[in-house]
Amino acid sequence: MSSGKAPNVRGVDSPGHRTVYSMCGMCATRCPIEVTVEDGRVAWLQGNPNDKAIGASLCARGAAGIPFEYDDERPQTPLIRTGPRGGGQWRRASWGEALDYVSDKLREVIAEMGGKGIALSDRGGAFTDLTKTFLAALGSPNYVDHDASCGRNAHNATRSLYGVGRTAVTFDIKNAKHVVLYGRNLIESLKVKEAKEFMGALANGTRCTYIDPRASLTACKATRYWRVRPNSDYALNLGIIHEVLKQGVYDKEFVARWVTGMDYLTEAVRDTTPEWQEQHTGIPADEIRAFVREIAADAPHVIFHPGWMTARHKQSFYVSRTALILNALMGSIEVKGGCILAKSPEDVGRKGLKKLTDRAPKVTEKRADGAGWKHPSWDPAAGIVHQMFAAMETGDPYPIGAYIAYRHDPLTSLPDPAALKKALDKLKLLVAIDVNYSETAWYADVILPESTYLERANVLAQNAGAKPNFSLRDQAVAPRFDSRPAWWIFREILHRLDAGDALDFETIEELWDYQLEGTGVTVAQMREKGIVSLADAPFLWDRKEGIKFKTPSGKVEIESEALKKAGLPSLAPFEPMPKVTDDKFYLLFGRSAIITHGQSLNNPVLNGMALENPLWIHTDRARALGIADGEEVLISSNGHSAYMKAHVTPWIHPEAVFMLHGYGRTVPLLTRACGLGVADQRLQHGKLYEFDLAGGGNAMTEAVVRVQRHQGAKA
Ligand SMILES: Nc1nc2c(c(=O)[nH]1)N[C@H]1C(S)=C(S)[C@@H](COP(=O)(O)OP(=O)(O)OC[C@H]3O[C@@H](n4cnc5c(=O)[nH]c(N)nc54)[C@H](O)[C@@H]3O)O[C@H]1N2
Ligand SMILES: Nc1nc2c(c(=O)[nH]1)N[C@H]1C(S)=C(S)[C@@H](COP(=O)(O)OP(=O)(O)OC[C@H]3O[C@@H](n4cnc5c(=O)[nH]c(N)nc54)[C@H](O)[C@@H]3O)O[C@H]1N2
Ligand code: SF4
Ligand SMILES: [Mo]
Repeated sequence: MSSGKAPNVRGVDSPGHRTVYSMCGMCATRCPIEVTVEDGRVAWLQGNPNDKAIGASLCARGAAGIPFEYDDERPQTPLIRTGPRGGGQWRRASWGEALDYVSDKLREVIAEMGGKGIALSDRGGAFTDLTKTFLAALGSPNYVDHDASCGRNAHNATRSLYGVGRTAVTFDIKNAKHVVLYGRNLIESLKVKEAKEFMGALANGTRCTYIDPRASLTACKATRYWRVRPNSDYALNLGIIHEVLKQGVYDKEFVARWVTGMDYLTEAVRDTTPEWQEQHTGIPADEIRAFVREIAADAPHVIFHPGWMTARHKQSFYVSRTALILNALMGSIEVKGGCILAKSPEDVGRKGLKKLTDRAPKVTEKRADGAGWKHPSWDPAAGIVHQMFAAMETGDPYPIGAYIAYRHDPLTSLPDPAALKKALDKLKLLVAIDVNYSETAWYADVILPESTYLERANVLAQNAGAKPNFSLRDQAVAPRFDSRPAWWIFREILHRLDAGDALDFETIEELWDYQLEGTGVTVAQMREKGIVSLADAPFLWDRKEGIKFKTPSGKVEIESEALKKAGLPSLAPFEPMPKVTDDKFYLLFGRSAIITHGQSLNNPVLNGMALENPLWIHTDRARALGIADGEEVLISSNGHSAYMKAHVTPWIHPEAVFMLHGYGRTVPLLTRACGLGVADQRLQHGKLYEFDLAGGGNAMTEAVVRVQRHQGAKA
């Protein structure tokens, strides 16, 4: 994809022509990219070939970074609201004026509630050192990331078993013999590197068992597809573990050395036979037996992916937990073709980036969302965002008066935006820092436009992994509008509040120099390739003695001390969800390969490729309701309703309907996206504060909707 003018020879700088190594920003995967700049314009985007696994590849969304950059339908200056919240009346403001406005309100909140009355949420991941430092300088513990509606159950399950977070477990798909995926739709809900490795592995004979109530494109590529009943994967795993123990095909040496709680596990799966699971999941008992024989032959090169978005219901923590237990039983940890624990720079004998948070005072206040104290099994490092909103609404355990949504759109990404607005309405100040008009920005008091990922630099990122690295997002072109990078915005607010010098850097290079101090890596080296790898080859610990599980026992804890302390079972009894009949269905959702959540539908190119989101419905159920393929149906949930086109198919479980996420935008300034399709989050009525107690994630796939034939449809 190009802006029209053919790029010069890549990798060679000449007058008017530059190559910049950076990171894609079209989704949060942050693939390494090479940007070709000609006469100050982005002429070409491709993967950064210095990262061999990515090569020049980008996905469609990554390639659509150029039309995103040159689209005018985004906030162009700071905006201050002049009418009621959400009313769409704004006045343009200078940065000085907007930052004074924000700082004055924050000062009022601090005077009344203390620093802890300020909350901030962001995307999490590689750049949070900045946002955590900003909040710490203000005396607030209330940093939260987006993950309660993403992978939080898998994250907290991983912590309880391996003592590390979910991103600290990497999957060597390339060398695996068998990959087991629970709704992990690897080739549509994609990360470029992983999707490439997966497709390559399949071509080389890797087997894939894909489990999903509907057949996604990944199901089409898999060796085996199991159409599981919605929200029942935990029963499936208990059945598989029962059979693994019965056939005695687990890795006895690995388990004896590295696993605790086998007696507890044996007891938990005593009666969960393949026949028992069949009545809950619909997957035939004999297939479970055959599957277990197969993975036993493929072990230890077998990966049970603990899921990401898996199925978010009140027991999905245990779906991830049992998948991770299966990895331990297969002995597939710290082995080629298995699960490799991420190494920090220190693990490979290098020094990590110096933290910005070390420059701010330590905050000792308890978190408003209860993570780490009221809910000891939740990681306090990133909290649980819906419980932050609960605190906002109720004032319990203390009031929250100001909230900054930075690179996060909770009115799209959390269920039931009408319920969420009730919490936001309690705020004295709501700020959105975004590159688009998000639903949340439209409801905010102030919109601060961040410069796009091609127009700005970020703090350096440190990525743990089999080969840890430092990576760079560098500025490729000048901002087209009156926008600023986040590090500058947060610095300026701290200045105005006299809140210390934690972010006092004149330039981003000065900030990077601080981060790189003592690492032996320079800014020039970062710029040369965009990524500096800290190990020559994937680093594996010695499986006999060296694996560093960060649990209290140093082993995989099937019976977890931390969960016991939290008063939670390590493996709860399976609780089946009620059967839905007549016109009721569980509402499932997911993504297409060309759309990122709510942020890409207005992209001039992606919008042209996107179809309206249809509603998948099973052939038999559709027939019983008199619904034909392509016909309009009325979908409703407690008063909220919408019309959608039916996609009638046998490739979905009869109790479920499925739709794509990210549609149903309401901001009128997004002329291409506004009004296109239907928003799943608005149909997840009453689910904002329903969550998995152990993991903290929103129980979104428990939402039940009614589907009826549109009265106007032809008989
Ligand atoms: N109903 C339902 N809810 C869901 C999901 C679903 O499928 N259905 N998916 C869930 C999942 S997996 C996730 S991860 C979350 C995602 O939820 P979010 O993290 O909120 O979603 P994104 O669209 O990735 O990004 C949020 C905002 O960041 C802005 N943004 C993008 N780039 C930049 C940038 O460079 N700077 C700044 N300042 N802002 C930027 C975007 O414009 C967007 O408004 O949603 C979850 N919620
Ligand atoms: N193109 C694109 N790629 C992306 C993103 C994007 O927005 N667009 N977002 C990225 C992000 S933030 C994330 S978290 C990942 C998400 O990656 P995935 O977790 O693979 O996410 P989804 O597309 O939400 O797919 C969820 C699948 O789970 C299935 N499902 C629903 N209920 C159940 C159940 O009970 N059991 C099982 N086994 N399956 C069930 C749904 O039918 C659906 O096919 O994708 C990442 N990649
Ligand atoms: S997966 Fe696609 S959109 Fe996401 S960072 Fe990579 S290239 Fe960009
Ligand atoms: Mo996500």
